[in-house]
Amino acid sequence: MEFWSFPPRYDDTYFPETGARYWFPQRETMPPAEREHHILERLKQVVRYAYDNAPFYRHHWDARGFHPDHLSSLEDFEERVPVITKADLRAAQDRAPVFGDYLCVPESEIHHIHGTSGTTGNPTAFAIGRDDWRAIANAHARIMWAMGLRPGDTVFIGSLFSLYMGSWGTLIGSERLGARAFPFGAGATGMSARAVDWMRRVKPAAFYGTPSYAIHLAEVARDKGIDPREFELKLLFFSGEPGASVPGVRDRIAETYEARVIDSGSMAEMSPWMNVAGTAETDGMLAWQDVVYTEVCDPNTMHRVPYGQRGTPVYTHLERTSQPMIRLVSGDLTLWKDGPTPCGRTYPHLPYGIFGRIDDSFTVRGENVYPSEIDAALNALPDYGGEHRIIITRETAMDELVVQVEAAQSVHAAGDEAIAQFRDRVSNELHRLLGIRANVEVVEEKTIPRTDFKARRVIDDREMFRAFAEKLGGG
Ligand code: 8LQ
Repeated sequence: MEFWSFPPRYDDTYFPETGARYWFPQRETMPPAEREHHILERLKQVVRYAYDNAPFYRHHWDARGFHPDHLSSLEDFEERVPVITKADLRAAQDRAPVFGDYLCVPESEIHHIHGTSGTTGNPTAFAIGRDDWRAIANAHARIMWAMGLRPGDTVFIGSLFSLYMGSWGTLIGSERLGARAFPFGAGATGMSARAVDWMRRVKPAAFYGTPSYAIHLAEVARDKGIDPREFELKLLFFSGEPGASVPGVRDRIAETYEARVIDSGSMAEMSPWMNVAGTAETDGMLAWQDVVYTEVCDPNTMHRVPYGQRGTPVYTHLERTSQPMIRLVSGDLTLWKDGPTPCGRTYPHLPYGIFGRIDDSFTVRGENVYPSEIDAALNALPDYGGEHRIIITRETAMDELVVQVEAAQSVHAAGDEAIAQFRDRVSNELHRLLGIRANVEVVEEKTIPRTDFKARRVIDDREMFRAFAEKLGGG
């Protein structure tokens, strides 16, 4: 297998032949059973390394009866190695500031510090070692090659350059690929309008950001009288939130820009986070198992579900030495499949991407709803105005679902009857898809705030109602 060692040692000057489809043909197309054999051997090395270097893992495993000597099959791995959660990582960083007692390299080896935004609770710090930074660049370059990017292509990075690993991971992947990195960023006032001007002038091959931001940028372009197709993008690739594998959203972006839409992204902790990513020919995402070993698990047992079923991704680094993650629970929901893929890679396939976080789903009148299902339905409607908001309230004894949805300007111009018809269409479509009646409010275009990062479309004020009711001495 090409450059397969732990710790990883990549040749930074390596490139596939010019016409090659695969960066590492052997690693990408080998029979899955053979790959699993290599993964098992690697897992043995990784758990031994973590046990020897990280008190965090040693204590976690000792307390739960696992020892690296116990590992002799992938079934052992899922049955005997306990999972870890983001809460465990936060606790470890509180106990052993700043980077937690799962940092396995000397602090002098830390090359970059990144972190979560910390909007809720303490932020988590990511310490990425010098060698790991190179390995991440190599993994991302390989996956971006599979997306169809080639040396010399310009990659426009339209996301915040701060602690967010999305922007940096794309930057170092582009550099290693020999692409032309265009680290434009996002987040400052007036930047979206400038992004439009730059893209029209430079005509990058690819755009990277979040799906919500690509939709917003297209609106900004149109407001300036510019058709987003004038950017002549070959592809847009995304991470950070559901969208690029949600048919209504994906198709809307693909048509708007007349370019291919590719999904990617696991978690910042898992950098190289492109470990789940689609390719030039395969929609959804592949789980690049030789970079990060992904198990889609039953959230109750944390054992793998059979292919064809839904579960939560549990990730294990195979090429990280600084803060290796071993069985980190994502808390997301996905469905995985095996079998042939259009691009010929033999990795497990997540044909519908990642649906979202399990705890982002909500239950209204007994029906379990994922926000991305509503996104899919609304984006597929012809007169959709571009944004919506989902509000779950409890004004009476029952939970109510309110969907505020923008209708295109033409609907408003056509008058009250057209607006009422649009409201009925939205309501019927949501009923057909979700099995519940939503209270639909039609609003004007551009009245709901846009984002240049991950969208927050759900407002759940049921807790507030409950607290209020309790205060009043009620239920
Ligand atoms: N999340 C991230 N990517 C997603 C995708 N493609 N589809 C559905 N949900 C996705 C740095 C990369 O952008 C990855 C990233 O966003 O890392 P974060 O900031 O740690 O956020 C991770 C969470 O974003 C995941 O658990 C998914 O819920 C979502």
